[in-house]
Amino acid sequence: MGVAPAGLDRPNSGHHHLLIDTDLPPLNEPIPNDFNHLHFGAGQTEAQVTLKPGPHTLQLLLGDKDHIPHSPPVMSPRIRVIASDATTSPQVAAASVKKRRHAQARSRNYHSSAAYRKY
Ligand SMILES: [Cu+2]
Repeated sequence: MGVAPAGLDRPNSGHHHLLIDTDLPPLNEPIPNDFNHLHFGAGQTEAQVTLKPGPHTLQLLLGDKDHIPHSPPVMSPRIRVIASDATTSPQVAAASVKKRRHAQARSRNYHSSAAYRKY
């Protein structure tokens, strides 16, 4: 699988969607576009997302040029993170999330260089 901007009809490619605090959407229709479903339609492979302090879930779901998941869907495991406020060390939290994400990505053979830096 490759990464391509939304709207670009390239075989075996798509763009990332970050699902925040939500279950998977229907896999046979366009992924919703709201705070819980962020589209990286320019083909971004990294993002910095600000979350309210507290526990959250994150999951990546690849979508095709029309924002529809592939069949079978290409997605990451759903991970749990705890966002801290600015008074705690974001670098420690970010390192923890990044390390876990990479471990899960390898286990599912999911190719993405997306990084979540600030929690
Ligand atoms: Cu999309």
